[in-house]
Amino acid sequence: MPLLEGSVGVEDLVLLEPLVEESLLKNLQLRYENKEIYTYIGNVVISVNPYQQLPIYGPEYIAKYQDCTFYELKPHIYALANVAYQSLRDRDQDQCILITGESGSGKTEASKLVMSYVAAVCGKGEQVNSVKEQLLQSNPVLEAFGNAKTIRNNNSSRFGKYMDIEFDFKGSPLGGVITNYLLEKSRVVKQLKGERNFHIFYQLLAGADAQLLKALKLERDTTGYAYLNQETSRVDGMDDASSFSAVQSAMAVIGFSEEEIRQVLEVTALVLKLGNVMVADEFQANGIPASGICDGRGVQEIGELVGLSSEELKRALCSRTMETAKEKVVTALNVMQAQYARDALAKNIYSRLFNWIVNRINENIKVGIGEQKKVMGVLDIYGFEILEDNSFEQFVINYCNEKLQQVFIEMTLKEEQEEYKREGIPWTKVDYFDNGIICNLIEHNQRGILAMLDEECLRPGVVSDSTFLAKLNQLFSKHSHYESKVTQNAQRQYDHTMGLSCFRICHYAGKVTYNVTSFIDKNNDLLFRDLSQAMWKAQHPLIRSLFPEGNPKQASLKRPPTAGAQFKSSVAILMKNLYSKNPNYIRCIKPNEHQQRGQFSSDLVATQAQYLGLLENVRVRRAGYAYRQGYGPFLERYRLLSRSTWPRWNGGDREGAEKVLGELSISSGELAFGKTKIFIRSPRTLFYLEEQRRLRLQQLATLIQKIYRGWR
Ligand code: AOV
Ligand code: MG
Repeated sequence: MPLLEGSVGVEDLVLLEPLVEESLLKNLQLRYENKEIYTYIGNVVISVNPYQQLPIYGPEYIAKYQDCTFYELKPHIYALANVAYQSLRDRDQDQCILITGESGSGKTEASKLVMSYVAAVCGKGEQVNSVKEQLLQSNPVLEAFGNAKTIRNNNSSRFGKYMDIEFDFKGSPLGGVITNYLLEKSRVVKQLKGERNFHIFYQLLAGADAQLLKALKLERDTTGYAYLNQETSRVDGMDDASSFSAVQSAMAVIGFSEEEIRQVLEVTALVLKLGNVMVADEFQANGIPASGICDGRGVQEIGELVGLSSEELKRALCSRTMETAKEKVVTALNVMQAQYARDALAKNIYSRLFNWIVNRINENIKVGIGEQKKVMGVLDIYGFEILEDNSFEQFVINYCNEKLQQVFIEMTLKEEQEEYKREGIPWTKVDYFDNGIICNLIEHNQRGILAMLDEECLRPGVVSDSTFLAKLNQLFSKHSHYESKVTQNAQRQYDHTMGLSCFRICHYAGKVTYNVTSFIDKNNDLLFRDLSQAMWKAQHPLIRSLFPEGNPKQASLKRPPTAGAQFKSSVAILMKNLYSKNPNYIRCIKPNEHQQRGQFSSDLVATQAQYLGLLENVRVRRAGYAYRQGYGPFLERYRLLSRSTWPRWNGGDREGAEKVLGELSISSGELAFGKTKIFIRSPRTLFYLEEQRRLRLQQLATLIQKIYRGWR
C-alpha cells in the first residue's frame, strides 16, 4: 500500500502508535525535515509551511493527483482539492474548503493551490478559460490592496476572504462571488515598527512611470509620505515595481476599464497625500486654539486630483457642523481632533475603495440569475491573533476563529459521534472541548460582549471605553471564560500583567488580554458628516460614489449598523453558508517564528496542534471509521464483485452489500453495518475494495472483447 511504503513517518496520523502528543509532534517534525509538509488525519490535510519552493506542484503533479483516489498518493492539498471537486461534479455535493491556522502558517498559499488545481482540472474551451483567468487574477489585485508586510508574515492578508466558485452541471466554472471581511484599516495611517502599509502604496510609487506619477502628483521617494513607515519600505524578495504591472494587467483581465484603473490609482494617491496634510494650531480671534492647515499646497493638489475646492476640503478637515432642529452650529476643531478627522477620512476612503474593488470584481465574475450551479467555497481568513497589545480588531478576528472552531467541532467531531449514534453503531465517546460557551460570551444577542458594546455605543449620555468595561466586569464577573483586574480581585488571583483598562477572554486557543481603549470608537465607526459631504461634492466619480451618505438629499438620520454588529451578521451568514456545504479542512501550521526554511520549533507547533485540536481529531477518527457510504451507492459500485449480486440483484441494498462483503476476505472488525450506511474502518480496506473492482472491470472488459471478436 502506498500509504506506508516509502513514506517518512506515518502519512495519516490515524496510524500513529502510540497516539500521544509527543509522537504526533515527532512525526510532523520528521516529515517536515524530509520535506514532507503534508500529513493527513483521515480526510483533513495538515500543512506545515515549508518556507521554500518545493518541486511538488504544477501540471505534472496535478495530472498525477487527478487520476488517483484520496489515499493513493502522498498526502497533498491537490488530493483534497481533487476529492472536493469530484464530489461536486459527480455527486452534486456543494463543497467548502476551510483553511485555518495562524498568521504566516500558509493559508493564502494553500487557497491559491486549491484554486489553481481546480482551474487546471475543470472544463476546457475559450470561454471557460477566460472565466478561470478572471477568478485567478482576482488574487494579485486583492493581495495588492489587502495584504501588507507584518512582523509575522511578509505577505499577510489584512482582510478575510471567502470565495464561492460556481460551476455548471458538467463541472465547468461559470464564475464566482467574493465576500470580504473587515479590512484592517487602521494600517492605512499607522503601522507597527517593522511593518508596512498595504502593498499597493509601495507598488505604485516603485512601479508607476514618471508620467503617471506626475499625473497623480506623487514623488517616487517613499520617505516623503507620513503614512508610510520609514524604516521598512522594502521587503526582501518582493519586487514592488513588477508587482505593480502585474496588478494593472490583472485588473485589465478581470475587466476594469482603463478609466477605472486610473481612478482607483487616483484614490490611492489621494490617501497617501492626505497623510501629508499637516494640521497645526491656529488661534481664533478670542484666543481659543483651533486647527489650521499648514500645507496649503498639499490640500490644493488633493483638490485638483479629485475635483474639489481646497477651501471646501480645509473646512471639512478643520471644523465640524452640528445640526439641531433649529440651527446649524459650526465649531472649529482643535489640532488633535482635526488630525483624528484627517486619519478617519483616509481610513474610510481606503476601506471603501477596497470594498468597491471587491464589488467591481464580483460584477465581472458573477453568474447569471437562474443558471443552475454547483458551488465550491474557499475560505481564507485571518488566523487567531495574540499580539502584545490586542484591540477591537483582534477581538473580532478571534471571535471569527472561535466560530470556525465551532464549525469544525460540529461538523467533524460532534457530527461524527452523532452519526454513529444515529446509525446505531457502538461508539466509545471521545471528550472534546465544546467552545459554544465562549461564542455565546461574545455573540449572545442580549448579553454578549458585542451586544454590550453596541448598547454603550447607542446609549445617550456620557459613554466611554471604561463605562463599557465596567459593564462587562459587572455582567461577567462569574463567567468561567472572562477575567479582568476587577473580577480577579474578587477571586484573589492578582495578575500584575493585566492593566486596568483590559479584559481577558479564555479562548479555545489560549488566553487573550484585550485593551478596551478605542473599542467604542472603532465600533461606532462614524465619519463626521462634514467629511462625507465634502467627498460627495468632489467631481471625481469614484470618490463621489464611495460616499453616498454625503448627498444632503439622501442623508437619512438613521444610524448605520456598528462595525461589531456588521461583522457579527456577516459571520452568521458565512456560518450558514458553510453549514450548507460539505466541509474539507486544511489546517495550516507555522513551524517557526522567523519565516525560515527547515526550522521546526516543537513548542510553537505544540501550541498550534493543541488549539487546532489535532490529537482529539485523530482520536475521534480512530475510534471511528474512515469511510462510509449509503448502502445503495455502495452496492451500485461494488456489486460486480459478487456472483450473487452481478449481473442482477433483486434483494435490498443492505443485504446486497452484506453479500458482496461476505465473499471478500475482510476482517469483521473492519466493518460496521449501520442503519442506512456501511462503515469501513481503515483506508486500506477501501483500497482493497477499489483494487478488486479494478481487476474485475479488467476481466469484464477482456470478456467483452472476446465475445465481440467471436461475433466477427
Ligand atoms: P497566511 O495566509 O496563513 O498568513 P501565507 O499563505 O501568506 O500565510 O504564507 C506565508 C508565506 O509562507 C508565503 O508568503 C510563502 O513565502 C510561504 N509559504 C506558505 N506556504 C507555502 C508553500 N506551500 N510553499 C512555499 N512557500 C510557502 V496571514 O494572511 O498573515 O494569517 O494573516
Ligand atoms: Mg493570508
